[in-house]
Amino acid sequence: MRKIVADSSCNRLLLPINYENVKYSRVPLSITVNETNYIDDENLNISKMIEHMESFKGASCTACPGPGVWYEACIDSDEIIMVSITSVLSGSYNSALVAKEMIEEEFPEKKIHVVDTLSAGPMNDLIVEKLAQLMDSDLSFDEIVKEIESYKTKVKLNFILLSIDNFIKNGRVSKIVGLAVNTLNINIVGEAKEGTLNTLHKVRGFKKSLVTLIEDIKQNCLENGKVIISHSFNEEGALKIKDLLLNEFNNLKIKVEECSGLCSYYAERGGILIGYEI
Ligand code: X90
Repeated sequence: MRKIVADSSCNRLLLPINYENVKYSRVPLSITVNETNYIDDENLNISKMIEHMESFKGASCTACPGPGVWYEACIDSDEIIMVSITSVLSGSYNSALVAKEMIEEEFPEKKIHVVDTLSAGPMNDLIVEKLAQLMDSDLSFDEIVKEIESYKTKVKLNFILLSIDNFIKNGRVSKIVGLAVNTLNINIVGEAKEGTLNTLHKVRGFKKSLVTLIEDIKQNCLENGKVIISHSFNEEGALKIKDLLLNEFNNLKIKVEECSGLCSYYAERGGILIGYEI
């Protein structure tokens, strides 16, 4: 049996279709606000967690799954690919690597690989979708690894963030990147680059941010490729982006979804992430 194990930087709880020969499971990151620990699984009330985070004045933080959690999720299968959030911003990838070593030592016959997506959210969803198709095919394990590592370079993540306070508070981006964003109504329109946030524009107002974002995506996207838009409590904005993109390229295959708990925490209320094929 083949299996995909992703961490909760990937938004999807299930694969898009049921595959007979491919299993999927998701290991949670967690978010701590005050004394409350929120586990980012299917039972998490994301809205409640975000409200708590917004009303609490003190520090909050996140934590990645440890090696044991990855290990447990993998162990029931023979050919396993783990998909982790960018190793530049989180220890999740490292935990997955440790789990891989543990499994290889104990069960040398198992085949196992970890994909460092260098990204998060909808880009990870695209990678998992592609991986499910590859694992369902007749390709060998080594061929699948080669294909998915190549696909990773053919997808991209852009975003609009209304605040990057949580990135700064958690020491995950420098204060310099954060500067000027705390100014009222300035949004960051940017991309994932080398595994971290890259600011492309600082824009006043959400409407202008949308226009700027569409310009960036237009330059890179495959005209008939797949797009996943995920939002943190901003369905209206996400649907607007969908419309604007379809106006440019009417053959795009666009899905809109909600962010996971982890992505909602970092994207913050109103934030939107767009993963797409280039
Ligand atoms: O505690 C941890 O190990 C988790 C730290 C995660 C930090 C990154 C979260 C990214 C969520 C938000 C915006 C998109 C930026 C992507 C840059 C790669 C998604």
